[in-house]
Amino acid sequence: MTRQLPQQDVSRRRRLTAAIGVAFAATALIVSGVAVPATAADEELIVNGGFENGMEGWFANGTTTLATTTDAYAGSSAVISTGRTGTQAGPMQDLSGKLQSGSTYALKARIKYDNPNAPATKQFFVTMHYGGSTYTNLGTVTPARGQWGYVNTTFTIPASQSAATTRIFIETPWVNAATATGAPDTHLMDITVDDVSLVGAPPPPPPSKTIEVVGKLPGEHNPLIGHKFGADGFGYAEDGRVYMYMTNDTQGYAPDPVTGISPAINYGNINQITLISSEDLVNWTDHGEIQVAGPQGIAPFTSNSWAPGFTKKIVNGEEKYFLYYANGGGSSNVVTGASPLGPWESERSSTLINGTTPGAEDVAWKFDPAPLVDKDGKSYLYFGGGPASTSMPAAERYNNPKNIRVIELEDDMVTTKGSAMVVDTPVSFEAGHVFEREGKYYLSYSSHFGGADFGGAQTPVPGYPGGGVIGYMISDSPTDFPKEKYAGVLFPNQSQFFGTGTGGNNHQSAFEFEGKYYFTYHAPTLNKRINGNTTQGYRSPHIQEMTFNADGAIQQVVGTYAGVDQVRDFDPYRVFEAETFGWSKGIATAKVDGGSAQFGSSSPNLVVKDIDAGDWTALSSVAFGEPGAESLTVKVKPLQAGGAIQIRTGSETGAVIGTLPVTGAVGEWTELTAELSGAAGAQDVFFTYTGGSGDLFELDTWSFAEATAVPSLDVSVDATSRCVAGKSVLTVKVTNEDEVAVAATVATAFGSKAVASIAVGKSSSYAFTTRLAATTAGIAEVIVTATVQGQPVSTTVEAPYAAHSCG
Ligand SMILES: [Ca+2]
Ligand SMILES: [Ca+2]
Ligand SMILES: [Ca+2]
Repeated sequence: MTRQLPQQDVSRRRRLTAAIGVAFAATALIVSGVAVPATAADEELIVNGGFENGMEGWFANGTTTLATTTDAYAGSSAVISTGRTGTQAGPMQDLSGKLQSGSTYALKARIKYDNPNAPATKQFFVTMHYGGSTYTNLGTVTPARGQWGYVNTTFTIPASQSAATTRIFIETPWVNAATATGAPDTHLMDITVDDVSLVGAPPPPPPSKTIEVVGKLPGEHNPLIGHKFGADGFGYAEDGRVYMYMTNDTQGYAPDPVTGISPAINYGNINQITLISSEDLVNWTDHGEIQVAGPQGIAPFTSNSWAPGFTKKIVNGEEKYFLYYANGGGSSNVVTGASPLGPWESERSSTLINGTTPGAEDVAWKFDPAPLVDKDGKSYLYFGGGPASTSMPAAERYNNPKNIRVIELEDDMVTTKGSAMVVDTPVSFEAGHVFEREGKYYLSYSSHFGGADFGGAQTPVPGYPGGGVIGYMISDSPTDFPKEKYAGVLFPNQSQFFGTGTGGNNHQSAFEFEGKYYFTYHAPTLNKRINGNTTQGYRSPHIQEMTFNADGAIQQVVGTYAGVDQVRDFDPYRVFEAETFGWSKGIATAKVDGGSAQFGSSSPNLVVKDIDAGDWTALSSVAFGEPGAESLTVKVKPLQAGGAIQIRTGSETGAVIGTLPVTGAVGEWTELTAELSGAAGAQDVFFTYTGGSGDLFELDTWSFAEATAVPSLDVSVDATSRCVAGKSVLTVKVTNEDEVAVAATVATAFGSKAVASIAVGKSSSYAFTTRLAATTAGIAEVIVTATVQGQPVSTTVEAPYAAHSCG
């Protein structure tokens, strides 16, 4: 039920190199000189191994400065590693995802050193870091000073060694820090490297993660999306749009190609934040993932990205956005955005909340950071969770574990101020969050499940929450939360609403959007639709409306698949991202280079992919209006000939209002337009995809074009009958209510009459003698014409008249 905490960051490795030393070449892992049988599938797996494209693909291992140098073995540049502070310092490349356990690779590299005070010869290693504290020397060479050494060998990754993380780097033989810094010319000399090559078979493409079931059912608004997962959602509203920042549960999702069932979620693999946004809370745009952590992350000194928190503040006159996240259980961090969609940068070079944060010493898990910018401009960060301090009595550990904190933030939002204060949340586990409404501060949090971490079997304080629910407190201050402020259960465990397989702890947020308050939570409802009641912990975002009693108490939130009302109809008359869905089936999304046509060049853009015949995407309640849409334009990349898009209303089998054959060169992005008929009013729109087998095409953007309204003339017509000498006479009166003079022709069953001009505001009457004592009901047809802005305009008006008798 609880989070699985990652391995502690082990104090530096001590590892194979030390054990092997110079006898290294004798180890079984090196098969020097044995030719690797070349197969057609072998390819170069190193990016920019010759450093001819600057430092592309390379980064520093340990503390060293990497720069290109013209002192190259081949081509015009190589890399030089200077300022090395440890023997492991040198150029590194991440090959994760490119290598496989049990496979053999050919490794080559050219290595040189020039330090005149260094020994006459020096050994170097090319080493693999498999993550954690597992290192293996792959190849070695001992060149003479000033001469290029040549590593030329093969190696096999043991079948028992996970190849999930594979980073290759160049180093000198390990000695401890004191020895190294005591003799820097011997151990920490500059190293020049060129022509690094690693040749082998790339791994087969990973099995598809595409979710084939309809995970969000048409008509329902929870979960928010059906094509990927997202947990610990933090809602943030600005300028008519709601953003949801989430733990990227999809990152660890790996459905078996045969069974379709994924292993249970592994939080330790997650280092991205998933971001979606919506103007209406039903149609959500996928903005993809923010790579905050990991070696290629915005903050590479963090390795995980759980449970984001988000806010905005004007800092030194500049609007800045702050994305906080848990770096596993041990610390929390923040990156800074130029907008809610980025781009992102790290203003810090170490974590924001960690073991050195004053007042957080007794907090086991220094995670789940949630910011609050108060009305007075002061800012706070709520964080913490996990096992209660063993220094407290067992009953207190259970009922008042004091595992959540609030700390003030400096104006820069990326530094803490003073000491963290205890938030005395009853039975708390984690997930502290605060919002302010009408001067009251609402602190919500998730409650723990008991057990040894919380003092074992204890008697709950009457009125305190049970396990696995969201409780809350109300205070008049953002920092004053004694236990007496406890206000009740805000949200019961989600399994009460979504049934077997959806239990576990939750993580909530709250936000105001256009006058209403909303509550966000997660539940593995998409996972349940994929696998039935046996879920693997992959969570999906949900939103419910939150309402308040007159005294400020929150009415307990009920979880539903129906979710919230759509806030407004969807505006189709603009270019909008095709990765915007109310509902979808069988598709996936992927980030592509270049900015967004809708959100701007510095915002991420995605495309819809994995589109097979029978897949579809849909928009809820599209505001076509009157006279409606005349055409749809799509930016599409055909992947085969013969595909088509059908545009339907109501459902995936609803009326077809247009068909768009996907023509154009295969593999090239193109814009295509289809005429529409019947796209008026407010309608659910389904784009259904047809064609041969396999991927049909990819989609980038949609835009609808509004039909031009046919101009009409404003006249009113009245048809009445009267008796003249025992016979019925029909009179048709035409009143010109337009702003121009009109001509009129009146046609009835009793003849036609015309008048050349009726002035603005005037009427003209036409009498038709029927010569009948009684007439039946009928319709007089009036055609009025005029010239408006040089163009002829004609409008037909029908005036019904009743049966009439003079008997
Ligand atoms: Ca080169
Ligand atoms: Ca598909
Ligand atoms: Ca797009």
